[in-house]
Amino acid sequence: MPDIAGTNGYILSNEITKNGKNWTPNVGFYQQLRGISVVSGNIRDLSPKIKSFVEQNIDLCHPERIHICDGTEKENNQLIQLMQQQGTIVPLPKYQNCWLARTNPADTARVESKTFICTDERSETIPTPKNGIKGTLGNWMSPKQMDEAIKERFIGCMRGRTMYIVPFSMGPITSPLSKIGIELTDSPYVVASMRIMTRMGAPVLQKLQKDDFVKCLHSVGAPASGFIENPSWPCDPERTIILHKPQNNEIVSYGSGYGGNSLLGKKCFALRIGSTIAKREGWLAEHMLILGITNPQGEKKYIAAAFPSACGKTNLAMMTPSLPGYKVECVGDDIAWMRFDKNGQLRAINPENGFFGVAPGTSTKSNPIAMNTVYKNTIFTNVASTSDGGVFWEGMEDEIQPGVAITDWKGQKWTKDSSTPAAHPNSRFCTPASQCPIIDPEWEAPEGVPISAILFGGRRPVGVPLVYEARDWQHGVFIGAAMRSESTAAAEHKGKVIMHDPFAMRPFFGYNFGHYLKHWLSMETRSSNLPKIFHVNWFRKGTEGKFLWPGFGENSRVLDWILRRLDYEDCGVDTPIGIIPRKDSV
Ligand code: GTP
Ligand code: SPV
Ligand code: MN
Repeated sequence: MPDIAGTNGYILSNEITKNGKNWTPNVGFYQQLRGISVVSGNIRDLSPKIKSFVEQNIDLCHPERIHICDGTEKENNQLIQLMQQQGTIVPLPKYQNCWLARTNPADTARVESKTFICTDERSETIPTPKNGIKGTLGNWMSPKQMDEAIKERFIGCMRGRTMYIVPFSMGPITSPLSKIGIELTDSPYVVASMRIMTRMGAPVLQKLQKDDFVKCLHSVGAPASGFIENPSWPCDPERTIILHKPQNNEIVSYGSGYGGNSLLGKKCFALRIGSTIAKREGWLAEHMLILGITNPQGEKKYIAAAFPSACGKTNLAMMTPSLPGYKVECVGDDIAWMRFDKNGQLRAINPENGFFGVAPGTSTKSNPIAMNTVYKNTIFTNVASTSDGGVFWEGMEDEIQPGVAITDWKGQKWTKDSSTPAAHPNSRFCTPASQCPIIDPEWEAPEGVPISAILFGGRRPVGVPLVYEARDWQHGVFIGAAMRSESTAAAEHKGKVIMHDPFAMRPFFGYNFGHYLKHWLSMETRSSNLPKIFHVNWFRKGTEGKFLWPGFGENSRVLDWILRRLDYEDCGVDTPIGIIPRKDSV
């Protein structure tokens, strides 16, 4: 049986505790790095560059032990066992290999106000008009401030804890469009989640013998007082900070174990650092789903769509069309890396390997595909649980048996008359993409899938029609730049304010938005076969405050109109905002 040392310390070794017989140590009983025991993995697998990255951060964070992750099922089972012992997760016996994590209630979403891009000059990060108007898109920090922020938080932050070395690939390991990262973290929850969300483990280390990598450092931290209120979910909300230094391909995240704050391959790498690499290399890293759609005539096209956080990407990517004869297949639900191939065709890969999807609102009625994806090998976070060992959230009311009792996301008894929601509004499922029943056959194609149309959209309760088409690329870029949306529970914004969210990237730009716009406009010179651009809005409300459009599967009617426009059907009318559907054409 494994040992538990203190609240966080835990010997994750397998062979060592069984008298060391199967263990062939290099130096003494364990291999050592900077005098710290490597309890799993072999330091000979680390390239000199990785080794020095790890050593530097051992000196900074003072972990108790090192674990080099291989991504195997055996390793995952050990982490699962450890997290159960620490109280981080509980099993959901109604399903197969599913787990529920309850976070510290102060650590439930991305923290945009504490997310910074670090460049020498402020103007590299934030649009800075010459007329003195203060640019407000993005948060900037100087390299000196970043060094100070790290020093204030990271010295000794992993004392008593294991530092996991997590090698991961964004994109299929064999794709020329993929990029590699190493995340150092003291959170087993992050390791288990990264194993679902990315290609993680030994095969990546092999590739890393040659390739460069994005450096990711993460600690859940501990409050300055040293007192951890909730040992099952250590964090330091007061001092949480998410830092990016594009110049060094470097990410440093402290204080939060949640989602985009801690799974550094996702927003920090694939979007913020990714967008800066994409700018340099001439491609696009975007907050977009990718879907394949086949019409009743059997013609298939791929569409990418940028909607802000919690505005419908996962649902559109997995849609069950209400229109007969249509089929949707899913390539990705959150991020697209896109570039023009040598024939001028825009091609996209999904750099992720799993879905970190919003749970509330997901039901057999609204998204049966997601429901069929999540009942095995899934980590749920901050959803409610049922007395028969299952999950529950707002929207699942018709799916629980009578007599089943519900425990809310904070662990309290919950009934339909309770005044608070059962699941946190930003509760999520973290599930392997390969399990999705409609995963596209080409979802891991190394060259990516050809994109015919790009959609922009948001939550616009008033004034924005269901769908309109841009007249040309420049107009499309203008539509992306002018996007606005109602805030959601995916970040810390309070209330439902309508905010600008250009390209659904406001929280995710890795560099000055003005330069980003220039980059988008420059795509026109790369191809004579640009995708058509559309704007959609599923979220318009009537005078009674109810959605006017049924949404979900009915959105296939809008996709049908878009496909017909791609085929140059005369089903649109030009208006001052763009081309809208001719009467009765949807
Ligand atoms: P992130 O993972 O945060 O980037 O979110 P997302 O863009 O993938 O959003 P998601 O598809 O998870 O949807 C968020 C919420 O919007 C869920 O509660 C959905 O049920 C709801 N939703 C999605 N599509 C529609 C729609 O067409 N109409 C309505 N009314 N609600 C929708
Ligand atoms: C989003 O907020 O857009 C998400 C969830 O996809 S998180 O991973 O937390 O960023
Ligand atoms: Mn997202």
